[in-house]
Amino acid sequence: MRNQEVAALLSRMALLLEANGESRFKSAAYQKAARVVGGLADDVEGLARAGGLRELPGIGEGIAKNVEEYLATGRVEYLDRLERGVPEGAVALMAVPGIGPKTAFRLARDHGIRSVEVLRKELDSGGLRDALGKGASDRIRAEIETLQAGLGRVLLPEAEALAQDMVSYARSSGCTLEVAGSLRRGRETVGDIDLLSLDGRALEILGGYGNVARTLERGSRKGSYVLHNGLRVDLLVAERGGHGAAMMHFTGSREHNVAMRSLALGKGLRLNEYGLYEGGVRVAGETEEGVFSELGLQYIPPELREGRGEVEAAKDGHIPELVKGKDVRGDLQMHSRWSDGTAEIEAMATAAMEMGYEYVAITDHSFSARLAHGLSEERFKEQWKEVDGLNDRLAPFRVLKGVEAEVGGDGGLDFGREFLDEFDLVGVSMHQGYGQSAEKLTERAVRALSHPSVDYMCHPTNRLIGTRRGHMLDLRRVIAAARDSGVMLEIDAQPNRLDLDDVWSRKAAEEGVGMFIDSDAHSVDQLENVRFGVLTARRAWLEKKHVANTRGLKSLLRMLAR
Ligand code: DGT
Ligand code: CA
Ligand code: CA
Ligand code: ZN
Repeated sequence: MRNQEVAALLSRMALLLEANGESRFKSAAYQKAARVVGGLADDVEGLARAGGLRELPGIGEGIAKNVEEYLATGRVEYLDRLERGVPEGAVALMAVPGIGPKTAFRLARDHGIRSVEVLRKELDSGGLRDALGKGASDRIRAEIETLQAGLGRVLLPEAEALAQDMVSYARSSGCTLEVAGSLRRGRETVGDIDLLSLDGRALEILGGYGNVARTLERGSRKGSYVLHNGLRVDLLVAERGGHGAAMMHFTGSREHNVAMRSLALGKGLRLNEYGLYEGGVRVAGETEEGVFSELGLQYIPPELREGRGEVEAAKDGHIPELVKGKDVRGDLQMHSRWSDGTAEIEAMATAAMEMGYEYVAITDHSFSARLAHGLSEERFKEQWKEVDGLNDRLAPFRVLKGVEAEVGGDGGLDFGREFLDEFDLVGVSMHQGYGQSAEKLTERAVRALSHPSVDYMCHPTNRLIGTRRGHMLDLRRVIAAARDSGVMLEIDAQPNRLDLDDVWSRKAAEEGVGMFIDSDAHSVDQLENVRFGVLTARRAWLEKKHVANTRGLKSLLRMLAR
């Protein structure tokens, strides 16, 4: 689908219209059209072919013509004309609040500033003071800082480490901070860190923390700070008696809060960040549990608070008993020095034993994963001797003989069926084929999943969060294929993978597909990553029964034998 591409085109045209001094209405119309196309469930190309563009809200004749021209030729004559009217780099500068077309033109044309990054460097070193005036250059500098703080989302483990450090720092001054926001909900990336305290001194204490580069604002109940890496931190001070309500508000998500507030209204109550009120009287707010129970709801774990039906479920008593870290009894994807891991099998296995596991699978790559030093049949047979020796020594702990088998261009696997069946378990992966169409990729996946030797699919989309979007698979078909052939899908727990993600893992489980949560560790340290996969599973509403590696060894082997 080219929807996102067309949306980006339209929003670029909106900016260029503004830069060219066209009316605000026209620019706003393009911006709205960009949002409409970006949020479309149907393929914009198909829609254009069927002549349906003009029926979309906000898409009139002019915009529709531009989109059709773009889809047919890859270019828009009108866009080219708009580009010619604007000095190079000026549009990029207009992303900074407070830089309008005039200032952007001047900076780009007269001072050769072509990007926000360069502008920031110039301002940091005291340049452009004369051109902009001191007040304006300070203001713009602050805006850039906020903008950059807002743009880059960081991966969960990084945000977690930064937050933990602040919590410890504050504690050393006798002040308690609690984590709220997306970090508490266990989202895979975090836009900013939200912290709650009951102690007003926290506002000042955090301002003096070494990793805080700047205090953006500090009131009597709220503060905002920017860390040296550009990440923003919001601090909220709760009042006595309103701790739980503040925590609930600040944990979010926004969508969840909206659902909670409207439920409260339906009962003639008012819920806000200070408490739950009946008339002017606070009837709950000290604890989250108190607020939920006063509203007649089960407790909703933070991971479920995304506005995805959890409030309804809590009303009906249907909040699931979510899977926990300690439910996981073994780890079924990891690599050793035989392929691209850094540790010996024995080191991985003994570390896993210390974590309390009953089994692991060593799943080195098959030979066509050349960059990852994939193994041939002969090399696997040698590896199995090492595994057999280890199993003699480590029993009852068990090292399973696994493989991460590469899916070929046509959906075939590296080894014949007979050899594959000698493994204890076979995972398939699609590391290749980025250029392929969604259809072709999906066919490959479906074919691999219907292979009789295959037990599970590793990191199904092969995305890398923030770096690579992942295969444009038709995951509905992949899930259906997995269900039909009794194959499991994996939540790869590497924090920059988390693949399948929460939304699709939930769909898979609802369709009756079994899930694995695996570390995909390439070193001993990385075995601990499983907990990020568990968080994703919880966000996917998964219970222990949905996750196959919560089974004991015997039960797992029985299941694999089927
Ligand atoms: P993030 O930072 O983008 O990863 O996601 P959040 O969920 O941490 O969002 P953030 O930091 O903007 O706000 C933290 C929580 O505060 C959010 O989940 C819900 C609550 N909140 C903030 N602004 C609003 C608002 O305008 N309306 C409502 N209902 N809640 C809000
Ligand atoms: Ca946040
Ligand atoms: Ca925030
Ligand atoms: Zn892999």
